Amino acid sequence: MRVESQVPPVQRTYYEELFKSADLDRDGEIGVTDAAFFRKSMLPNETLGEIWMLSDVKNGKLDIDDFIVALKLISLAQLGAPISLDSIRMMPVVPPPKLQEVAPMPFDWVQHWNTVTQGARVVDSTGRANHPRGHIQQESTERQSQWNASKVDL
Ligand SMILES: [Ca+2]
Repeated sequence: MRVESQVPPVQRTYYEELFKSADLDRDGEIGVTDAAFFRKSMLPNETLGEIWMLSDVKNGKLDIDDFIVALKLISLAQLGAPISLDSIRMMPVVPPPKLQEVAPMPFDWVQHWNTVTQGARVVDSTGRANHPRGHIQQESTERQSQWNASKVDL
């Protein structure tokens, strides 16, 4: 699995649904014939071409992990952030992209994710075994600060 395709479980479930709806010829991969899906992002063709090149690391087709990388890059482009794999690595959680005619995630996933990680902190403070999510959150916060710092520098 690619580092850049890691997402919270709720987001992965959503992206798996999007993958199924994008895979029009149902061969289990997103090929050139399925790529029209990405036009729902309303990004210019040039940007989508760039995103495809960064997402497709093997064979001209995107598997689920490549597809998630593509969605993250689309989201970054929509936010006005640089389109690069480094940008993905610097964001603890990349929000889902906005896609026309595609339903957003069925609940407020940001709130859900915060609730989960706050729960993990409570567990830590009671002295029980460290919850792995607590570490992820801590690391994410550090990365978030780096990301903010790098934005300021720009
Ligand atoms: Ca396909």
